[in-house]
Amino acid sequence: MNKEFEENLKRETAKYEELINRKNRATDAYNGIYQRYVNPVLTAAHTPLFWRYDMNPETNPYFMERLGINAVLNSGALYMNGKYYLVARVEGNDRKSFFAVAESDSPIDGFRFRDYPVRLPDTCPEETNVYDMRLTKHEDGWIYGVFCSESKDTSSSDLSAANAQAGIVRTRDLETWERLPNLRSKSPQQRNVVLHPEFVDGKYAFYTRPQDDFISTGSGGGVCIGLVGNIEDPVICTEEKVISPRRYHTITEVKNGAGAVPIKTPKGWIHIAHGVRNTAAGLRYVLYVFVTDLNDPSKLIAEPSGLFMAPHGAERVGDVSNVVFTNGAVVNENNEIYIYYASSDTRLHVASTTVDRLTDFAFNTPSDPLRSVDCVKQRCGLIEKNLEFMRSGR
Ligand code: BGC
Ligand code: BMA
Repeated sequence: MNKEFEENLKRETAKYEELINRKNRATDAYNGIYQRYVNPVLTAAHTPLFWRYDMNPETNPYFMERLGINAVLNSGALYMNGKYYLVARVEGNDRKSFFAVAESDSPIDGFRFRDYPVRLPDTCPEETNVYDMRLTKHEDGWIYGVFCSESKDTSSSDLSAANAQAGIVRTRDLETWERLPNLRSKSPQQRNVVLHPEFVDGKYAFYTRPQDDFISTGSGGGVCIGLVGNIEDPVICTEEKVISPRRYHTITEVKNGAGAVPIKTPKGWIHIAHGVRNTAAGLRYVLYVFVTDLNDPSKLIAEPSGLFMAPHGAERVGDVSNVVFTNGAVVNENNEIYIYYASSDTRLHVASTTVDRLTDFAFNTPSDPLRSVDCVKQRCGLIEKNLEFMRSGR
């Protein structure tokens, strides 16, 4: 009997159970729009010990991690039959990501990974890395997962040159996954592709983000929508129409991309997307909101100004600092919304709001006037109204 092994195993198991059973609570940060929570919902430490350690004292006398996990981040999300499901991006110490299902009865804590990660059908020999799955419960009855499939760009002499495509899988139970061909579009590369949950003109509708190369969107004008006739041969057969454009000197200047599957509300499809700008400290990722028409999801009907969420406090630091990113949000039967967002490519958090609040935010936040002088006018308008109202003593 190896005493050291036993002690380490016992202590780490207790720490793990304590972590999983830890209750979450709202922070005291207030903006009236959404609520942040004190604890992340998933971190590297939430992955089962038996994913990381060899549990046999004979082959692992020091109780040493054999296959460490570096981070748990960007997660697709689904609320189904009273349970909250996350399909997280899990990144090993080897920098390769994979997907794993974690589930809980609560939207804010108690997420536990299933015994095995998702074993994705291996259909692309050149595929090196996969990440950022969006889960769409489609009206055709399937649950689709659309993710980024990354391969080495062998046409370039740059060792880090890569090629990003949208991979597609479907499942009924988040257990068995059928892989479909990658999405094809006119754009040489695609990342941040999201499947719309309903048919549009009898076709599958994809939010895309055309890009000229791996990092830079180049001529790509922003988040687009394009239609696919046959999901088993997914080719975008319409023009990819820009629905949320990138703009100079805004939070979307360098790039933007669809995030969570849009939320259907009585007033429109609410999108929580990401916007990226460049800074001396590198790219800064924030979340923003826009709304499209219920009957015509290609029509932008509201675009509240600026960012919806930016990295705060400890969220600002991680493997890729200064990033918040979402690829999953759910609505439950009480019209509560839970937004799963990762900070700095390291851990996954939750923020909560409601359909009513998010709708109020989306439609009653003025849009960006795009110039400082006009932003001052916009703010003075609010101040003037407030001072008048406050002086009137009502
Ligand atoms: C990383 C992603 C990142 C992308 C673009 C990939 O290699 O895995 O996290 O979004 O590069 O920077
Ligand atoms: C991207 C995404 C994410 C990541 C972000 C910041 O382009 O696809 O995987 O969170 O960069 O590194």
